[in-house]
Amino acid sequence: KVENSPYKMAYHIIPPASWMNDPNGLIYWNGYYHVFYQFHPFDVKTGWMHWGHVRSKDLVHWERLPIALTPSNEYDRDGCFSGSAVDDNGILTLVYTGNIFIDREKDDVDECQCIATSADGIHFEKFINNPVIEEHPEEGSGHFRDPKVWKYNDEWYMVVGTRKDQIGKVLLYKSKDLRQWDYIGVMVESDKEKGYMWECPDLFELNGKHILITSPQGMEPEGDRYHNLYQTVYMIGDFDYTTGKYSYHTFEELDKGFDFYAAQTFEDDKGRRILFAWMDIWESKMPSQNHGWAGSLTIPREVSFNERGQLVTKPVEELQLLRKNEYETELAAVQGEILVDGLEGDVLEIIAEFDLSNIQASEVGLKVRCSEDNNEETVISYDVKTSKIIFNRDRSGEGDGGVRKAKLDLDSHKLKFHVYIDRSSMELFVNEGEVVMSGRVYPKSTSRLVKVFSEGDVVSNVSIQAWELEDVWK
Ligand code: DQQ
Repeated sequence: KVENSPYKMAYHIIPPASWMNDPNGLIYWNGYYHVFYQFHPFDVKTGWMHWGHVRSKDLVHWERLPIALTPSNEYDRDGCFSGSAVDDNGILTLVYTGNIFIDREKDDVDECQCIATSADGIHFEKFINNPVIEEHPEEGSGHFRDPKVWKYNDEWYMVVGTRKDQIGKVLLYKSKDLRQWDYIGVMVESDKEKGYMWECPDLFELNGKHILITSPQGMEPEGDRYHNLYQTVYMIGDFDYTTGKYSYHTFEELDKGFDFYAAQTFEDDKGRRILFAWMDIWESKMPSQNHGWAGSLTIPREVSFNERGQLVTKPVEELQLLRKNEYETELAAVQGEILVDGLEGDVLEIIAEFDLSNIQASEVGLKVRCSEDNNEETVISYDVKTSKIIFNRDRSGEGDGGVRKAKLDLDSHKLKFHVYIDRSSMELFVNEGEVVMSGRVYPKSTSRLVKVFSEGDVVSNVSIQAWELEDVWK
């Protein structure tokens, strides 16, 4: 039972039981935020994918709704794969991939694009003439999935991920009614280094720029980057509606931690661009499977540009609604390791600020989920000499270990760690989302202590603010 699992999360979207992966169909519709997700009701591993469904009025308190899509037709018999949602004149319309496994072992699939509609936002009916795009074009292959649809100048546009000859591609389609689609062409494709398949593409405009998010498979590690099995990246560039081509000048990982994949965004009624991702990765160890469930989404994050023109992702402000039992302390001087007295927990939000002027320290940071016997700890720190943020989960319990590093260019002497801890996860936002690292961690539920440390020299005036967060699934 998920309820009895020490890894059960308090404020993340998790499945009611069994397996979940990608966020799907993100939309603000008729007064509710709707989040669908890849859901296999009958197993703790991936398999016969359905669309699970939750909704919320405030992005943090979620209500579970019945399964929205079940593989029930020939064209989607082996899975209703990832996709998106739009409001079509008041009708909530899901656009998803129908999956057929031709040969599972050989990863041979036949995929098509389908739609389903709902007037009440709860019960969905598949379109009688599905699939709406039956065949992949010449430039693609049977790996043809994850439609993301948006409206521009009264016409619908769709991007779909595909692969051919070891090249990941994003295909572009256009439609007047969501049912009849014209193929425009390859919008953008990878070069050899950027992956053989691009999953879950998402194109949107932000501050006059076009951002393309996609989840490439098959990228090799390069310095500190691309160390996960698969990555999720963003590109900043321009999309030309007349030629249907996308060009970019920036290509970066969206989250530099361990478990972050298949991110998707949507724009809400306040004009914010909000993102969720699956906070796991294929083939990582998922100890909660022993308790009958696996997978979670990240907390909702707002995507924006900061004053320095960097694309940043920050926790949405509604997360503050979950705060209770505030804790605050100022530490005049920290050298070595100090226990943050009176602060402990496995469901916490922590904001720690370090003043790095005049310090000779080599590394400063926090240790969270520490056990009394010192056997467990999750370390997040800043390496002053190399200017790198480090997330070390080698001693984080029974999940996978590992270390991730990412460059942080400080524009002042201020270092701010904004940390979300939720029983089996840790999400770190550094300096208002300039560097973000997420990872699943599986320490014992008794590992609850928080420490602050400075190696090499004193760091003065460390301020810590923290809250216990509400369990929204109770
Ligand atoms: N997961 C879905 C696919 C998508 C992949 C299937 C990404 O649609 O490409 O569960 O994790």
